[in-house]
Amino acid sequence: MATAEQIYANMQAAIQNYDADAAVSAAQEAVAAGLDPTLAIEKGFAGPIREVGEAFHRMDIFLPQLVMAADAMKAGVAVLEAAIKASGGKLIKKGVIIIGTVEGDIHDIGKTVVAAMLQANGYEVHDLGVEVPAPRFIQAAEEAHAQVIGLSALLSTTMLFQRDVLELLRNKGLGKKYFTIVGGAPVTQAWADQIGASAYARDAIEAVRVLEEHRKEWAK
Ligand code: B1M
Repeated sequence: MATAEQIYANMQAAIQNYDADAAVSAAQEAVAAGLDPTLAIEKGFAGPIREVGEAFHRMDIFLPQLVMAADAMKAGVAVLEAAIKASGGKLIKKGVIIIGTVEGDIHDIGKTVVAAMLQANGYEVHDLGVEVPAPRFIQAAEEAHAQVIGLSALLSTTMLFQRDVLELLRNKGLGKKYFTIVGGAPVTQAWADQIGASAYARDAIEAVRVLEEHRKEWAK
């Protein structure tokens, strides 16, 4: 049986080689070895995908290569996502969460990981997908009787749409009704404070922790 370090190395190589089949095999190896799936995403896939992003930014590689790396990661994450969800078993429903990537933004990997972690921790999660317009978040929250709205943004330009959702909530008199949590690579605590979000989370584990910590504020 391969060690955890060998499995992480296989996962890293799969992204570096833009190889979706290898990413799936390595993710399956991680599950079979009983590795923590969230940690495996972070140690195996997240580092290399960020490096690929940096290489793209420096123009060392081109968009098709970035897309191939992302596709490889998505294929591997799908295997681990299933394992994260399964690890939750049949928990009592702690709360209802609407989550999505904001308007104009097609990045869905991080949001999917956050959604899977929340689901594994007993929350009913409604994942609206990507490029979600502000009114859609609110409509879905009202329909599902949600307590929490989660907004993911990966671009410094689309972060602004997180603010739009919060402003729309306030304009509709719903500003205090929902606990709002924002995240994504360019997002910071300072930005969350500036736009009046209830909370910021740096990653999926922190999203779960933040909701637990603020339970009294949203579980009314
Ligand atoms: Co894009 N991209 N991309 N991209 N991409 C970034 C974000 C970028 C930093 C790369 C770079 O240039 N260095 C850059 C943004 C620059 C900026 O605005 N600051 C960028 C760009 C420019 C673009 C395009 C504009 C490129 C182009 O077309 N010229 C384009 C955007 C199109 C659009 O959206 N309209 C684009 C496209 C793509 C791909 C399609 C190729 C692909 C996405 C595939 C997909 O998602 N299906 C892609 C990828 C893969 C990346 C990078 C390399 C990796 C993102 C990722 O999946 N990370 C990224 C570089 C980077 O982030 N350093 C980049 C792994 C994932 C697990 O982490 O998403 O950060 P992350 O999620 C984390 C946390 O952020 C947090 O928890 C997650 C788990 O730990 N989190 C939350 C996320 N959401 C949260 C919500 C929460 C709480 C926590 O509460 C609700």
